[in-house]
Amino acid sequence: MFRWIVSSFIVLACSASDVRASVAGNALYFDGVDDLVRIPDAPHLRFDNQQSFTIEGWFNLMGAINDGRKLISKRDSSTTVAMIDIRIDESGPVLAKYRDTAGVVEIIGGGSTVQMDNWYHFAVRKDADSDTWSMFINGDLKSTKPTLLGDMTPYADLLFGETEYPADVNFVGVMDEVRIWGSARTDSEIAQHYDQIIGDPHSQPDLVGYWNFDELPDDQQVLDSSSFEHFGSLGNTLVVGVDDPIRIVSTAPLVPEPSTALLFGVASIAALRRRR
Ligand SMILES: [Ca+2]
Ligand SMILES: [Ca+2]
Ligand SMILES: [Ca+2]
Repeated sequence: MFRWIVSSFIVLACSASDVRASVAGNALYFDGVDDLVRIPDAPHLRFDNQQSFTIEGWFNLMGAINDGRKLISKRDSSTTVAMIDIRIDESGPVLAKYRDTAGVVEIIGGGSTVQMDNWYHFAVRKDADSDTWSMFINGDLKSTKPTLLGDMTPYADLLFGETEYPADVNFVGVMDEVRIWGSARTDSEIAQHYDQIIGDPHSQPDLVGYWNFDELPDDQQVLDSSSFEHFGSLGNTLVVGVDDPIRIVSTAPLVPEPSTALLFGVASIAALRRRR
């Protein structure tokens, strides 16, 4: 009896770690020098001032903080164009910076200093109804402020890991599970779902981009699992290059959605039994 209890416990413990690994899939490691993901510009990836949106993702910083480790950006090499730029600032926290076509800049910060070798989730929300920006870290609202921005429609490509602005410092570390919503996700939606993968992305009409980096390690394409299919490339092109991030097994602390967790658990236990 005792042996049965112990072996059952081991099976359950193993299945929990298997579930986590299988849920998070792969992630991308960026070298901090020149690695990036490029997603071509598209109408649903423009964020004008009439539009609500939420941008979220997971990262694990693996280098020292200095001037702005770039996480996600949409800007060109000019200092005057409209842009969105989400970064780890040299002062420590995650920041989001926005600039409208008139050159007005707004910055919103994410609270405490980012520590190396830790996974963080960020969510940046623009609510066009209340004209507010908000920043969430690990599902918690860290700051919210009114926005006075005018027209702001960045037409540049969407980049992960770097920006088009030469002076910017690239991201060094691992990124996973980047999502863009064409709506202002509520506080409770962000808090409830920040660490859950989306089991059925096509059932989410507001999900306009969903990059989980779960392709095969050598695949140059970066697939978008949303209905909008904003496919991108490792590096600037689909050719193998020094600017390609590397796909690795993700350790992001992601879990299944509650409705699918049981299925994942049953499938993992069944797989373990087959292996024994
Ligand atoms: Ca992943
Ligand atoms: Ca490439
Ligand atoms: Ca490189």
